[in-house]
Amino acid sequence: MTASETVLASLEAGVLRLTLNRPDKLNSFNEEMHLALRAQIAFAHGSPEVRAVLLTGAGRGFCAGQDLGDRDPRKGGAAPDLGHTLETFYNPTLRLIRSLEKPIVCAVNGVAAGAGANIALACDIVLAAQSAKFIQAFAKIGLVPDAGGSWSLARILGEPRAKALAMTAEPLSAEKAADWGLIWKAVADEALMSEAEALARSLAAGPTLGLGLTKRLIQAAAQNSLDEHLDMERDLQREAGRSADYAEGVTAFLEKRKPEFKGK
Ligand code: LHQ
Repeated sequence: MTASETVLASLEAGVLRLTLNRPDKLNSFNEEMHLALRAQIAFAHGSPEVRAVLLTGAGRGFCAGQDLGDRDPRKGGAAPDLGHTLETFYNPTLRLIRSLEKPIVCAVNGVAAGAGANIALACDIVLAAQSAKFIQAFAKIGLVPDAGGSWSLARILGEPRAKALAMTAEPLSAEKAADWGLIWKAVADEALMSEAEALARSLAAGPTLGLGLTKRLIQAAAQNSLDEHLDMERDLQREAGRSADYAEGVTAFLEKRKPEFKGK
């Protein structure tokens, strides 16, 4: 795993806590931070001791998207190939987030702009501080929403709200994001991290094999017909039903005690 100051990482009680850490730049992405975040999520994929991930930002912001100082047009030269930037940096990370069959909680501690907003929206359960804002900042600099934003906004909100957010770049408050179903909850600023941590810990102590299969099912729903989806539920329930966690869950229920899940 790449060690980097740009993404702080700690593993405790099954929760891999990742903190984007370039607070002077509102945690905007440079190459080092891209590679560090990707390495950490890849580590989560391969490590059985990681049973949930908690992603947040250091300082007053969550993430302001790409570091715009990295490609200063005033320096001249050929226009950058931003498609290459997406292919090399953002898209692999987005794919790793969506394909990780373990819950990823995102605690949006402050402004989430551009690709920063859309990385948050790719996570499984998003809590945001009441003072946080989501900004599809791309329109202000002539770009299109990326990091999966045009996909998730259109799917979650529908075209009218997705287009207005993306074309106006108007900040969306955490409360409104929750009202619109874009995130799970807006939380009082001072309670955000304790609530997000408690949620991540309780997920990590849960039947994480089943939670991973649940993530796979819900993400497949939009592409499947009902028939295909019923078949998929059958197959994944068969798999979940063979897990030690299922046997433990039912046994604990019958014995009127708390289950001890192992994620197996
Ligand atoms: C920043 C940034 C930043 C560098 C704040 N970069 N320094 C993909 C493909 C390849 C290339 C292009 O991009 C993409 C995807 C994208 O993400 S495009 C969208 C990029 N992001 C933005 O356009 C957002 C730019 N930032 C802002 O609009 C504001 O900073 C927001 C609204 C996020 C926050 O505003 P304030 O709370 O007023 O903070 P601030 O603007 O004063 O920022 C604080 C510092 O952070 C400041 O530095 P300074 O040295 O003056 O204190 C900013 O320059 C720096 N910063 N975002 N993206």
